[in-house]
Amino acid sequence: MRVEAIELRQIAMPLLFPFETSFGREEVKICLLVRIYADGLSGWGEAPASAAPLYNEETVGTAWHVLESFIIPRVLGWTFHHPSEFPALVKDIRRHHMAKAGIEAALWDLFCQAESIPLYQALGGERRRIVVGVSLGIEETVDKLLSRIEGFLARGYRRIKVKIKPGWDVEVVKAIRRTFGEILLQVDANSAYTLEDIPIFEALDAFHLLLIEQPLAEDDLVDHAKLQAKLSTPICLDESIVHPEDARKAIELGSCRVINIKQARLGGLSAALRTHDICQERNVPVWCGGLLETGVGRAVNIALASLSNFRLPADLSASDRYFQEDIIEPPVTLNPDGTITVPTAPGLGFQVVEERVEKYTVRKQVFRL
Ligand code: OSB
Ligand code: MG
Repeated sequence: MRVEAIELRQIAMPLLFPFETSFGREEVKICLLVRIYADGLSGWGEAPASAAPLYNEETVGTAWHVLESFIIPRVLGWTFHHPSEFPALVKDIRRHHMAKAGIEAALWDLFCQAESIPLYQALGGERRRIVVGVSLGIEETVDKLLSRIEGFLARGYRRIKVKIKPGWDVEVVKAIRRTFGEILLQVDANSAYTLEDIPIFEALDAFHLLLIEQPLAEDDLVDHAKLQAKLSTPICLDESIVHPEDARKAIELGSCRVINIKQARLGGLSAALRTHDICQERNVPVWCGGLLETGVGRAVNIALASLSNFRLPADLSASDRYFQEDIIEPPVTLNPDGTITVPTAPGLGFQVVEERVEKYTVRKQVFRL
């Protein structure tokens, strides 16, 4: 296929309710959408960078800059046979993983449309339904969080993840266990702690959590190994794993027992597949994380989560967990059994609704040959 044009947009979509983590609070979903035109078809991808460099170092501004100045000039006019050829084209461009992931996703969508196959199949996925949970932010009061959890359990979500930070951790988990008993529960610290907080993690260890996500600094596999050695609860790494080789090293060092795969954080689907395989070879389970993606990014994540080593409930919720109105049709819905069905239509498997994308677009540019 030959790339003829690329449309880049920054969009802003109001979230149904604010999402607060140890690093900040989001009320509006801001990201870049990529649309690539080739051979009479077009494919969509999402670069889930945010307004500020708080989850990782990227922002919509850096992603736009790197795409416009360095990546798009190489992709325009480029001929490819398979989307897995893309990483080599940008190998020398350091990092900027979300920017790269947006392009790679659009190439997979194009390729799958041309082949008339669903994305999950092109990726080698097996599962047709994904068991999913919901990720809930920090609230003003514990009672408010408990009522949110109650609502999502009633809808059928099979696992609850709550964000923690110093001062919002052991007491919160204790209250959740007291109210809801032995539900599947996990916590995510987004790097808010240090080894000096070991007593907090020892206290959390008593609550049978599925896992503790990214407790320490994202660049510190050594301290995570020291912490993991003291805990029976598995540590799961998110921010620390930005390259498939990071997964190998973290496993070898004993820094974690579970890995969260976000294809955007890893630089695209090819890197995500490699990470999945590295973990599978070592019998380390993975699960699919999210970045509050729009329907475009979520469709990609759903397809990826159908691979066999995704063994824990995903941070993939229905469209109505995030938005009043998603940009895809049909919206992502939750089955009564707490799963999301993997679509079988070619490509992403959902229709992108152009009028809605247009409505939420705050910046747009088309690049042509
Ligand atoms: O750390 O997993 C995280 C959202 C934004 C930034 C970081 C994270 C998250 C989530 C959301 O937990 C998961 C979802 O998309 O539902
Ligand atoms: Mg996380």
